[in-house]
Order: sequence, then structure tokens, then C-alpha cells
Amino acid sequence: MGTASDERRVLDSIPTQLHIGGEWVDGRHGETICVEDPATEEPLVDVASGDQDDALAALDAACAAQSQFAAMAPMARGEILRKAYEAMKERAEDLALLMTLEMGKPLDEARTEITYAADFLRYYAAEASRISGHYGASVSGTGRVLVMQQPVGPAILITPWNFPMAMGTRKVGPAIAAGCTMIWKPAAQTPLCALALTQIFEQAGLPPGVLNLVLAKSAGATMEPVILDGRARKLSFTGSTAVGRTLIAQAASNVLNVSMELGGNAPFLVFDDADLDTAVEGALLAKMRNIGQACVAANRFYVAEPMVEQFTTMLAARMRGLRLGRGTDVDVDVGPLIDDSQQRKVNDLVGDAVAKGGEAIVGGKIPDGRGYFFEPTVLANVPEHARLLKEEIFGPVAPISSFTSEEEAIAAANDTEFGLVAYVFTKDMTRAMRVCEHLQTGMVGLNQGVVSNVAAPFGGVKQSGLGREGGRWGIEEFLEPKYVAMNV
Ligand code: TXE
Repeated sequence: MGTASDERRVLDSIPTQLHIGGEWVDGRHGETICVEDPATEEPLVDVASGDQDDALAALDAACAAQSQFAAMAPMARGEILRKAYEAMKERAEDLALLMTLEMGKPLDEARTEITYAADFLRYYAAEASRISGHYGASVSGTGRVLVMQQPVGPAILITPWNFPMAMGTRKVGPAIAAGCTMIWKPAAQTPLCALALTQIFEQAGLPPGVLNLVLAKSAGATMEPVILDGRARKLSFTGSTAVGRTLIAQAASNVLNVSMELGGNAPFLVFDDADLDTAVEGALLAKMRNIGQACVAANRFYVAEPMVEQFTTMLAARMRGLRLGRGTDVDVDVGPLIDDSQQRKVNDLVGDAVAKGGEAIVGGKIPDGRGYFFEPTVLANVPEHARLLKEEIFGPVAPISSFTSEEEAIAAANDTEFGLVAYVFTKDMTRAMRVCEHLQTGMVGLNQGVVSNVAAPFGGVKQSGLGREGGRWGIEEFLEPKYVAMNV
């Protein structure tokens, strides 16, 4: 897998148009998006780009399909999800290659994401048939309480490029299970995974108009009229906090139900009783998965004073040993960043930290050559006012500081407007629980550097978002309870 002819075959195997009302169509104005390989900066393929007229046509199609889809037996919706899951597993190698080509992550990481993404479909295939209401006595004893669970209505899904398949299935899976029709706009950098997934659902028998795919160069101008229209009743977004804020304001005009999975600034705490090998292993995963382009990426490392030197030496040695390259090449550990703007952002943040007194122990630069690479970087002595301790780095940069007490560690961890995830390494379970209770985050990785699990509620507090995805929480985001007061 990964030869030039495999690459061409995989690229040629997927559609390149928008999908509206069950038809594959070009954008009305004939515009296209050129998809680029971030490791080589070479064009891969052109796909159609739509505008607000296309997006409004997608909304019409979603509205037209809504009531019939809501009436479909939940088990039948589950059956479609199950078929799509099986198709993803069958095509896993090709899908992984497609992902590596358009977004750069090494093939092994892409394979892991395909499994994770497919599992959302498997999970929600089963969950569809478990949607249930409630019937019971009222507390006063007279009458009855009947609660129906109904789909919230047509949903707008907007997804980012960092996990192009999993961010899709994590929204599309529960929306289908709940009986919602959709307008899905993926990121312009990664339309190919979205096209492949839409094709899989078409082949799995999803009725026309249920999943409408809108690709667009200009996201805001294309989607704003759809959000402001008011007929879609749900807006589920994963992306930056800045765009999330704009979208919440747009959704407010028609009081749309919103789910927001936004940015993070994850602290990584290593206490003095932690197992250092486990902590370094966890740090590598939490920092370097997807070359740091994850909302759950460890952004700031705080290590107990007596161990900070050893931790820094161990992590630096591991970071130094990572091999950068095109994700299709064997033995590559780390791929490129997604594009030049992310590369510039990471470079600027590191430049700011170093100008303010930070010291690059490893890396710190854009390497020579083509592709949007950035060297795996460990920084020491970064002062508190450095921008990268306040902002989401979204790159392979680990700033390390020390602390002298549990209170100081918790205060530093919570000193951010974000609240997605924190990582805690300690063998003392009493301390672990105490720290978990005090952390202002939606998730905690306890002695592990990964929190993603399809059965768990993924999401944040503070400016990291609203609502949860995954597990039974994820399907509830697409359901509305309707209470019927019964005179019995
Ligand atoms: O995100 P955007 P970008 C963070 C991360 C990254 C930064 C910028 O820090 O460095 O955001 O990345 C669509 N109306 N995260 O610029 O712009 C866009 O087309 C409607 C964290 O890529 O938020 C894409 O589909 N849609 C995050 C999606 O929003 C709009 C993942 C995300 O793009 C829009 C990605 C608008 N006005 C970036 N503007 C996470 N939570 O994991 C953009 N979009």
C-alpha cells in the first residue's frame, strides 16, 4: 500500500462533486477546490466547490426528507449504519491512504482513525434501536407523564480537517440513529474523506436527501444563510473557539439547538510519585498524535520540581528520535502540518516564546525543504506571558514548567479560558480523585495520554464548548424529548 499507482487508484475511486438530494452535482457556479498534499505541496485532485445557493438547495433537500426519515424504523436506520460500518472496514486500507494523502498523518495513525471513526457507526447502529421514551405516574399521583424522543430536525454539521473521518462519523452516526437529516460541510482542506464517507452511505442505502454534502472554499458566506434560514433546527460544530462564537451568535437568531466542540489548552500534570516512563509515553501520545493538531493535545506541561529535569531529558530524547516525512513512507513517525497557515501559526508561537526567554532544547524551527513540516520541539523556561501557554498551539511543541505543590499545579492547570481536557500522572489514587474534582475540564486522562473512546462523553467546559459527543450523550444531542401530559 502506498505506491504511486495505489494513490492514483484511491484518488480516482471517489466522487468529486457535492451530494444534494441524492444526486452528485457540481457547484452552481462551477468553482472548484484544489486539494493539496501537505507533505509535498503538490495538487492531488480538484473537487467541486459550492456557495450559498448550493447550501440552500441542500437545506431544501434535508427539509423535504426529514419527516419520512424520522418515520423510518429505528432498526432500519441502525441497519444502514451497520452496512456503512462494514463498508468502512472493508475499505479501511484505501480510506487510510486517502486520509494520509489529503491531510498528511502517517498511515498507521490514519488506520487508527479509520477504526475509531468506523466504531462510531457500529456504536450508533446499536444505539438507534435503544432510543426510548418514558411513561410514568406524575409525582402528585393524578395523571400520567408520557415522554417521546423525537429527532431535533434537519441538522447542520460543520467539521474540521484534523480528524477528517472521525469528526464526520461522530456527528453523522448519531444524527442518522436519531432520525435527523443533514447538511454537512467539511473543511476545505479535507473534502476527500467526506466524499468517501458520503459515497459509503449512499451505497449503504441511506435515502436521498438525508445526508447532503456541501463542499465550499468560503465557509462563512456559504453557511451563514443556511443557519439564518431557521428551518434547520440543529447546529453541530467542531472547530476553533473564534468560529464557534460566531456560529453561536448566528444560531441565536432562530434559537437553534447547538453543540460546540471547540479549542483546548490542555495541561499535562506529572506529580512526584508518577511513573516517569508511563508519563513520558503518555506525553508523547498526548503531544504528538496528529503532530499536535488535536483539540485534546497536551499544550502545557507542568512537572513536579524534583522530576522536571529528568522528565525533560527523557521527553527531549524521544522527540529528537522522531522521523519526519510523508505519511505514506514506511518508518515515518510524524507528518506535516495541514497547511502554510498552521505552519506559520506554530512558528510564530515558538518565536514569541523564545523571544520572551524560552529555550528550545529540541527543534524549534521549520525544517528545510517542501511540505508544511515543523520540528518536534521541547521548550524550557517559557515565561507565563508567552502566547503559547494561553493559546492552542496545534503543533508539535511541548513547553515544560515545574510546580512545587498540588495547589500550585491545579491553579496553573485552571488558569486558562479553555476547559476541554487535562492529563494527570500520579500513582496516588486519592490525590488523583482530588485533582480530577478540582480541574475545570470536561475530560481527564488519568495516567494515560489518550481520552478518545466512542462510548464516552467527549466535550469541554468554559470556552471549549457546549454539549457532548459519543456514547448515549452524543445521540441525545440530536433528540428532543416531548412531554405529553395525560389525563388518566
Ligand atoms: O479552524 P476553523 P481552522 C483550532 C486550532 C487551529 C485553529 C484554526 O487552534 O489552529 O482552530 O484552524 C469552518 N462559518 N481548531 O482555521 O476556521 C471551516 O471551513 C461556518 C481546533 O481550520 O474553526 C471548517 O470546516 N463555518 C479544532 C471548520 O469551520 C466556518 C479543529 C473549522 O475551521 C466558518 C480545527 C464560518 N464563518 C481547528 N469559518 C478542534 N476543536 O479540534 C470556518 N468554518
